[in-house]
Amino acid sequence: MSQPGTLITLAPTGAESAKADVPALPVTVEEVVSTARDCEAVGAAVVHLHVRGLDTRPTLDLVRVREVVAAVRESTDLVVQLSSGGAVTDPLPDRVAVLDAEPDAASLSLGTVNFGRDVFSNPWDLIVELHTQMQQRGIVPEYEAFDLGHLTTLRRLLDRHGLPHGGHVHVDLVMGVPGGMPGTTGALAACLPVLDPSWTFAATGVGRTSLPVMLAALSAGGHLRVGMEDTLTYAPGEPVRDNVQLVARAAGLARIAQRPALTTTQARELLGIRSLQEAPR
Ligand code: KMH
Ligand code: ZN
Repeated sequence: MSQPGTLITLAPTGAESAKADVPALPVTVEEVVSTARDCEAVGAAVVHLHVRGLDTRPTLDLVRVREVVAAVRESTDLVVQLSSGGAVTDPLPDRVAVLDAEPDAASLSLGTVNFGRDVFSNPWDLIVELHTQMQQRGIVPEYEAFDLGHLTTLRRLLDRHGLPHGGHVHVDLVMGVPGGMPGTTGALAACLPVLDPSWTFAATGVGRTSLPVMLAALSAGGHLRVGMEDTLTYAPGEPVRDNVQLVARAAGLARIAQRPALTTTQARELLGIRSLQEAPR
């Protein structure tokens, strides 16, 4: 399972923070492209995108989603991974429809979980629908597990519906969501025996669990997801300046672990994603 390098995924914006509360959050097309380009320069290989409308609020409007996908592709070589999780308030059919924007990859959440006071709904039928639609459309999923049981759901999904497009299984452990598994070394260690040796995994620690989860993931041969979707405080009392700060820290720790950041080409090879020449531009 251990990899020679570290895949760093940037999650720059998310759907749950308001621009008014977090002025540094990238929400315009220009802001998203600029942060994507700067983060690629310091080690990001994949960008996990939630799209915002002109009013800065999350949107799944396909015209806007396509515009952001095209703009990021135009300015970077990053693997473009659209969120199919959306916001906690998004209707399930709209979350499937984002696949029409033809990203390289898309997130696929593996189970329903409390999300603070909200519920992030991911019923089995939605999971199967996203998995099979992505197989048919040549989109590579990043499976997202918010709890240990979501990993057994992944096994059941693969047993019943086959491998994803590209044939490789990559799962992101999203830890520290209030309602999901805690962002601790112990929780990450508990996930390890449930992961198949042929899979790769990344981990994301939400909020103050960012650093412990990052260190635990690196020590266990895992990959990393960082960004302002998950983390708004860099250190106690110190707000995150921008996404570059978070990616640079992750890349630095990956170097110390002697598993430096993978390039975008290496990331495509690892994940079974079509090369830049084959991707719709
Ligand atoms: N916004 C969260 C409720 C994903 O992108 O796939 C869910 C989320 C997961 O961010
Ligand atoms: Zn997301």
